[in-house]
Amino acid sequence: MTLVQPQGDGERIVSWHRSPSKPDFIPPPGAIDAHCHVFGPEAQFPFSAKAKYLPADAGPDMLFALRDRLGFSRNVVVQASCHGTDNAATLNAITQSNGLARGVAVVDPAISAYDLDALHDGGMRGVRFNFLKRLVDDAPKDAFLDLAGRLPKGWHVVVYFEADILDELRPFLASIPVPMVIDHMGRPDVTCGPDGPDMRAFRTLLDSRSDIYFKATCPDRLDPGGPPWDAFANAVAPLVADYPGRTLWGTDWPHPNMQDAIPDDGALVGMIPRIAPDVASQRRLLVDVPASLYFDR
Ligand code: 0GY
Repeated sequence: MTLVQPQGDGERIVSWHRSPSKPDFIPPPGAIDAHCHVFGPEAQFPFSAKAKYLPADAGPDMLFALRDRLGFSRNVVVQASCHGTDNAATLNAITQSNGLARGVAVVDPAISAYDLDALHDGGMRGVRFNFLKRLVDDAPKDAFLDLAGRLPKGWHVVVYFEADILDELRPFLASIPVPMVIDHMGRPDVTCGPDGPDMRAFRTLLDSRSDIYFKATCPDRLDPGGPPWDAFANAVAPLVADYPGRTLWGTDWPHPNMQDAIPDDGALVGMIPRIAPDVASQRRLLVDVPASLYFDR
């Protein structure tokens, strides 16, 4: 079964698997893919002039077909950097989902209270602060902190950074006055195992506050060994076990920027029991935690 319909535009990156396998693992009812994106459709929702990559269309229909194929029920759509601070494509996906999606916005930190409320009404429940220089031109900490202090009630901040800047970011992260979700665990080097320096540094962050959550995501980005991503499973399973109720999971579809070793989304889902081995932890990871952050408020 082919779920994707690349637009055939040679200048646009197709970063997703063309025929993902049907996973053996069956997610629990209500399961939420808590980290995915949409691209366009470009004709309706053009990319930002500042986009660092230009993808082919990967719109809501494709996302929801994948959701159904993987056995998931709901999505959290994170505004991708290629759309800049215009959240129209993400809001469109939320609308098209008929209540089965929520979103995380990327905004100009000077956004008004009125516009934040409009994003809330459109299904957004958080803002993303992206510190990856290859994706964004600037990440203004002071302006981010100001924004974090005036978010709509119940919102949180999603932070994306790489392990080498975690120490530098600690004072900033400590000052954020709302809960936080860390994308891809701050991209640790998983090849050093569960007690490697990056994982230890990340644990220190988690120990510093009880309202920091993390996404146990992206074995394809973090594990250079490739499928079946043994280094990822080995490093991440103890983290999920040691911080119960603080982990989310997502596909990262359509895998922005990935051009080599594009992951099979069915294989990604098949990994879930390796990081959450029992039914109770799977339910926490896939339903309870993401529902509490995105659907119950
Ligand atoms: C991810 C990772 C990446 C890209 C983006 O917004 C984005 O463009 O998030 C990346 O290139 O590492 O989380 O999807």
